[in-house]
Amino acid sequence: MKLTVIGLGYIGLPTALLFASKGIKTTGVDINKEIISSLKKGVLPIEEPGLQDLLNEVIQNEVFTPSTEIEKGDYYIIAVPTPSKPDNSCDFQYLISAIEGLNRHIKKGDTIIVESTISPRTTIDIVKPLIEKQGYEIGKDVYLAHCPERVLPGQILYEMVNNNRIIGGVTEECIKKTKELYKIVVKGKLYETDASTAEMAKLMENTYRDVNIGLANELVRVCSELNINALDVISLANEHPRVALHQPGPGVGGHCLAIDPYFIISSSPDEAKIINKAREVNKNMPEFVIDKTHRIMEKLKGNNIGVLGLAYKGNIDDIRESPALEIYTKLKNDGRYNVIVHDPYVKIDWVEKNLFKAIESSDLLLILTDHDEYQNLDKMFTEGNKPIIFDTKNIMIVKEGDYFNFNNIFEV
Ligand code: SAJ
Repeated sequence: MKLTVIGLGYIGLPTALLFASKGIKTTGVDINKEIISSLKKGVLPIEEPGLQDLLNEVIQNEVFTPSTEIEKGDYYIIAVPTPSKPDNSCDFQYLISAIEGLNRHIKKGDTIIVESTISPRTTIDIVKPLIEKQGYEIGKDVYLAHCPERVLPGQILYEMVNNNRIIGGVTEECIKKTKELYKIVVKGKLYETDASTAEMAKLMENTYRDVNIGLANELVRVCSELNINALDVISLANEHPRVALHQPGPGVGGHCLAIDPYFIISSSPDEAKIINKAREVNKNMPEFVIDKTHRIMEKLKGNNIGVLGLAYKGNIDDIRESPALEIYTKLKNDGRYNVIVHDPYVKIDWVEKNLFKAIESSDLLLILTDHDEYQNLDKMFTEGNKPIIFDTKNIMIVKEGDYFNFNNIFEV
């Protein structure tokens, strides 16, 4: 059995290395020449626990070949990016060029699996016709399935092996062929369904989270108008055995929750009303935070703001779609303030690395990311240096003095 994995990003590379480590001759394909030449030298283009050992092992055992060209295989896994277009619909350009590339090599009996996140019906409406153009019948000559990934960066290898997976085959035979491959590495359950159901299930996982965060963020705005403690409302309501309100924040970032719901909205704009509204609420949260920040600053004798956190969530370095980046940029461009930003993980030269320096030069500390480093900020304060705090992630443990979070922000 030979496997070709197309797209060697956060998903494709660990996938390729895992299969290779089970002795399957695997070719990893990427159009980026630098990624391929660094992999050939045994150097990883991404950081992820356990991945370097796996790369060393498969190179030594000669079971993994990095290449810029698609090679003939029996199985093809596609893990290319599917970003959103300016109109928020799914951009298929990399997916289509991957299919066109492998179409030149495909033979009877081959199986093609799309792992990239795609809008509902993409497998049967876009991928299937492209392969059928070659004269093959799906389910008889070649096999096609959507098998979405759901791993969390930082624990990718563990989750790839242990999470349950959805196998969305175009026909029963497609499901069977795909299962034969995945059961080699996956210890979790393999759930069988059709391709469109698999696509929608993946999108709904992230949409569920986005909508629930939207509900929590809306609650913050309502409570702010009515002078009610929003965070107390959430923790008390969550005492009910069937209620699990999410946590509010300065917005929703990352390349999953902030993008996937749009694939549903753009596929069914008249029907996806709640999903659309939740996106709107979450997208407007940075403006709410900025407005409250202006109000705090108006009361202050000083104009120095220290933004704490630039990453889209705690303890990682990823700034894709980060609400913190939007808030920082807007406050800086406002012109009224001196703004510095601290983040222990984000490696950009204008990001301050010394937390004490950020505290020392600020009248207001605006916490936008729940990095562990910010839990005990108060321990770094001195008598003559106690900035006001606006903690949008409710991360600080001691909530004393001039401290605002979404529980008492109505006071400003
Ligand atoms: N957030 C809140 N309130 C919450 C939870 C999260 O404001 O109660 C914010 C975070 O601060 C962040 C954003 O939401 O800005 C997204 O963070 P996240 O941890 O919810 O999700 P991601 O984008 O890092 O990863 C998600 C995961 N999906 C689910 O948990 C359903 C992951 O399992 C998926 O593999 C990943 O998307 C993906 O690739 O689709």
